[in-house]
Amino acid sequence: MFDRSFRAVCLTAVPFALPFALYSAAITEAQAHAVLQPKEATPNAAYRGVVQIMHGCEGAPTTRVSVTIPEGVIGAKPMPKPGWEITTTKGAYAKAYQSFHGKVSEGVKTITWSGGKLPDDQVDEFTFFARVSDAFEPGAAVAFPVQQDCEHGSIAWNEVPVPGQDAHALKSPAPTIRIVAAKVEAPAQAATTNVKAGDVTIQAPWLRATPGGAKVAGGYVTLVNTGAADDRLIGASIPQAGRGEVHSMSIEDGVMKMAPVAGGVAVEPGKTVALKPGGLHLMFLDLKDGLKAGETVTGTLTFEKAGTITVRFPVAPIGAQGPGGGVDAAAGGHQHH
Ligand SMILES: [Cu+2]
Repeated sequence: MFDRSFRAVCLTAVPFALPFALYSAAITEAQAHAVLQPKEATPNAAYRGVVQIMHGCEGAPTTRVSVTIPEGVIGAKPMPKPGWEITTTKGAYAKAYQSFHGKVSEGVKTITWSGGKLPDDQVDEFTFFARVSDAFEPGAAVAFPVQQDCEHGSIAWNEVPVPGQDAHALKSPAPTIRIVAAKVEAPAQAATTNVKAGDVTIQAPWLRATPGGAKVAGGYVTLVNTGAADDRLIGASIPQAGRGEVHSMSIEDGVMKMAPVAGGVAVEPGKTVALKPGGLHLMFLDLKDGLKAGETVTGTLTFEKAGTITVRFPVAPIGAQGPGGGVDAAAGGHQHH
């Protein structure tokens, strides 16, 4: 049996040098199973899944590949594949999920490629795009069962390990990916985003992630003038927004109000001006795209004298009170817009 012979190769490799053993193990897994690449995905983010068919059914060529999209993975769409016909089944999700354009409660549940002929001694890839919702916690394993049909016979790659069981012990494991947390820039990295604009140092710029469908985003930065000449922050931009403004926030008659600051914000010599949640801030309007925690956005700040300066803004989670996170649900930022 194919499976068994490769396990034997793996075992004989173990006494050799460690890198060689690891290399052999990787080959074994890739050749023995239907595989889904990449093996990691982030919650609340796009996922481009590639089902790799590594062999036929006991030597018979593969004629049909069907992948089941698990609950919590939304908006799945197959990529066309020359020589193969695509069909999908759609249905209701167990609940509504937040996507870019509001809530979605139904979508593609299975994707099937059929009509092609993949010989046993060749490999091929079947691609789909989807979105991993925020229903998964980092560390979760998410199985995408695959049904492989051949001219003779079929293989159901649908086994899921029970807790404590090694997936390698399964005869036909379902392709499985692991959910990992979005990478949020460490404070040490954020510090390196400090930039000089004439006499003004631009410190710790950051943006706040936006909920799906939001049209505005808040941005924050600290400006320190260590020189002799004053300057004014008069504008800002990010590629995702139609325009950027410098705003003030105030409470009038118990109502939170904000407005563009006429003429921008002065940064006088020896002074530090902090744009932060609840006070002066950058406001990005006409958002074309949401801002996702963990990503870094390259934008600009425009000063009256120093001109337009390129700035890298790390994006902190929704509701964050600072670049490192620190979520405070009570201070909702721009939700009154
Ligand atoms: Cu504002």
